[in-house]
Amino acid sequence: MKEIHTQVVIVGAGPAGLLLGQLLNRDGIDNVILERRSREYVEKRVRAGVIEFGIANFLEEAGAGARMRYEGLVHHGVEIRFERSSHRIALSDLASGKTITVYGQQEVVKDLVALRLNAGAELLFETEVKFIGGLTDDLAVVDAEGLDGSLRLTCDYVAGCDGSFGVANRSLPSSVVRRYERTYPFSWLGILAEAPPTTDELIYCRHERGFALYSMRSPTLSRLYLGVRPEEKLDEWSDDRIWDELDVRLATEEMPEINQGRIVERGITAMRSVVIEPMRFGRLLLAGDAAHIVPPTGAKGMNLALADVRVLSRALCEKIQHDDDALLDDYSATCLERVWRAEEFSNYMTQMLHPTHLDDFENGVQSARLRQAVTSLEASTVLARNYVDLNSL
Ligand code: FAS
Ligand code: PHB
Repeated sequence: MKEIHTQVVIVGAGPAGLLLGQLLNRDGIDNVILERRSREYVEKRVRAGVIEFGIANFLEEAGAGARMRYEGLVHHGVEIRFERSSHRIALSDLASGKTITVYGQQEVVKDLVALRLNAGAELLFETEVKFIGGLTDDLAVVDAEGLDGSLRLTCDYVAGCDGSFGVANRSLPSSVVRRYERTYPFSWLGILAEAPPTTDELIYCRHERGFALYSMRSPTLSRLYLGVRPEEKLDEWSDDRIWDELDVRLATEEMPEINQGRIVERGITAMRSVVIEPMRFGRLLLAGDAAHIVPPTGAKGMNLALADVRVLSRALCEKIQHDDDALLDDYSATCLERVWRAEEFSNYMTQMLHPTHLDDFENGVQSARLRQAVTSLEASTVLARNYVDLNSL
């Protein structure tokens, strides 16, 4: 068994793990990232698309924002559509001039992987962490299986950035863990298509047949979603059925149909909310999806993960370089206050935009909430501020 000692072991090379590695490198803290998938796999995974104002600035400050600033699409508003009428939420006007940047998560991952490899820092792909222990000992222990066989790492701290189904959140003692969970009665069918966007800004749409979202990745790539029943399978949705359904749900007089193109990626994602408390036990810190999941309706998943890393990197630096425990001791409480705010906003957006076929009263309440969101200055201001910069409020 090969043995490595380092100061911080980071489990997972998603946005959270990679950005944490970048920040620790910048602060001169020795760290190793272990990723169970291949580089090709993690760089091709299509997921989030919207970056909040403060998080875009944070990526730039971390030295990972150059291509995002050059290729990312800066948006000043978002549209909410229901009953075939369009209502623009003027994000920048309502949120002190702030904007969102539309830039795919896989592009953020590519940028961070390139930075790490160019810096010659350890990033072990196809290396799966099997065990995390020693959380209250003098050193933590991480056992992994990689291409070259078994690996044992000892370290001062382990950052569990391995997502919802990773090993880190299962390594917290069951006596201390509290898990909160909600599963929504629908999933999202998402496609990436070689079709020039039919709209300049994102469109969130509530239709009696279900939810639809029109997003994009570039002037030639559209990213679209349909709310579907949770039991639906991808092979029940032909290309024609997907485009027809998107047309029906998104149609207005001004935009009766949308541009179509070759679908290059497709998937169905369950809609869940999860919070795991605490986000720290001894030498193990959780960040990102390892600690929480939000339904993507509020475009918070990746932003929440990177906001955790903003707190964690400072806390680890204060502890390792100045032996100051304060930020590390407060890490979990500091993050969870923001995490629950994001859970509330994501739940608000999800409930309001997805009709339920189970409860007409709920539909009435949600429609009233939607009308208030687009007609009340106070309600649309709160929505805009949360959508554009919740993690920095
Ligand atoms: P990630 O899940 O991105 O990364 C965790 C990494 O850890 C993975 O690369 C995994 O391979 C690795 N790993 C797991 N176990 C390991 C082990 N034992 N050893 C080593 N490595 C291990 N958010 C939005 O805002 N908008 C969206 O539209 C959206 N769509 C999504 C679609 C899907 C299918 C999923 C799953 C999530 C989606 N999200 C979306 C949320 C998503 O963007 C996450 O919030 C974001 O990826 C969180 O980043 P990380 O916390 O780094 O976790
Ligand atoms: C995306 O572009 O993938 C996207 C945008 C907004 C969301 C979710 C996903 O709320």
